[in-house]
Amino acid sequence: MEQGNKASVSARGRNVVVVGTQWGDEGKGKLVDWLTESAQGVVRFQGGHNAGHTLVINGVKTALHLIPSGIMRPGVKCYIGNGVVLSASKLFEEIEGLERAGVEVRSRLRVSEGCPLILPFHAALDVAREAAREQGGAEKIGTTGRGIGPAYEDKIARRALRVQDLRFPERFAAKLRELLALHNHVLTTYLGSASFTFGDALKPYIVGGEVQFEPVYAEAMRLAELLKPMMADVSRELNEAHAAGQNLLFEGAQGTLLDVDHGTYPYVTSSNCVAGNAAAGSGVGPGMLHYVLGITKAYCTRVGGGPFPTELEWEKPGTPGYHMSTVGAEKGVTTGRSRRCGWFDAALLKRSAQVNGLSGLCITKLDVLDGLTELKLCVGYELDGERIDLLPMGADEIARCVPIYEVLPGWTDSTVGVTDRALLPLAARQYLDRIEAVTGVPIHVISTSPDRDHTILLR
Ligand code: 2SA
Ligand code: MG
Repeated sequence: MEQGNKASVSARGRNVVVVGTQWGDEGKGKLVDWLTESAQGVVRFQGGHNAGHTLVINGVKTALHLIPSGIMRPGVKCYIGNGVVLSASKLFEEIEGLERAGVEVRSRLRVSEGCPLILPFHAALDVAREAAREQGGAEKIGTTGRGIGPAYEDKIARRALRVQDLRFPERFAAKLRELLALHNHVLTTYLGSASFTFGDALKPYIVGGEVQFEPVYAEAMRLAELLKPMMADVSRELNEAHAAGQNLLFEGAQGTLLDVDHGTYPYVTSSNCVAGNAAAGSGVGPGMLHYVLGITKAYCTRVGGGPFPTELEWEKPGTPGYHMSTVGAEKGVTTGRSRRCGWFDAALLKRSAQVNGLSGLCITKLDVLDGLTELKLCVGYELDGERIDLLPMGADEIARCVPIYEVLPGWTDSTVGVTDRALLPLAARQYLDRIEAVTGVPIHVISTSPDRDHTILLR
């Protein structure tokens, strides 16, 4: 692509992948919405309703979990690809919420027949496993409790119920009975000794610690009728849209360091969040992905457990971490949990650039750093007495990394809403230049507030 220009993003047949380069919550939703001005279709390809994408349009805030952020632009088609694990009940909750706000959804949303379903017992297993981990003395993964991991386990084990099974009640019932036999066994024996409580949403499905067939089946069949008009061969539709010259946008959820292969394993989500999965998770060839935009927060956050080399103390007033947490309003959009905060990690970003093949960066939340007198930038680590400049693989190694920092001056002027790089304070420009130099990836976009219009396009 001619380097990150929105006009070239919009050139016919130029498809863009948007991924998070850190631990999620980099601001992907805002950027996908912004880029959608020049796209006709937006595609989710992994994750599920664990995602939380916040959009602010004309001052009105909307949180999306499962539906692609392109839904906020009239006329744009939205696709949920086969790589997404789908909770039909959460999907319809979200559709109804959008409809109440006057957004037309059903005629614009296509859901792959190949999506594995998230059913009530997946959330039950998720909650029970986390409790068992903790009670067994291990650190919790800190999952969102939405059943994401157990649903992907069923997919990989080749026993998942998929969207297409909803068309065939008898087939659905038979597979459901098999699944329940297995999962109830796990819940009552292997996990039976852990003490935990199921959330209110799960209670109608559970009697004596076991998930019941009838309510799960009845609810699935009710939702099947609602879903049928949206069920689609998404792979075919995307290929046809591309052949017709449409621009497609692939919207990643979570972030690279939460990727099941490349992240801080085992403190990861259960899908591939990297750009390459945009192809497998939606049914297009990698040749159809032309440009990869890496969304990168101007500092780092992480929600859930696991190592975080540049983590700061973020609960103590007066500290830079507290500043990031409060000014940045760092709370999970799905669970409301506080996000941990820390300095920008360029060595982590280098890893992210490699595993995604980033074409350019979009720096978000630069304005949150306004008012900090001094900034630190992690350029490498000391690991077991050696200096390295790239984030190592896996949680244990990463946990032993001691960051090496460069110190840069901060700025006091406000950058909120600035729409021209030249009008940013000198220190802010120097900070961005340094990020480019250390990561080796050009910055193509800068976001200076959650608002759609507060976005600087470079080059
Ligand atoms: P899971 O539920 O199995 O995917 O959790 C595994 C890890 O993945 C993390 N994870 C996330 N991290 C950041 N943002 C996410 N979405 C929500 C948001 C999260 C929220 O936008 O704020 O509201 O808490 C997301 N989804 C999953 C999770 O924290 C675990 O570390
Ligand atoms: Mg989020």
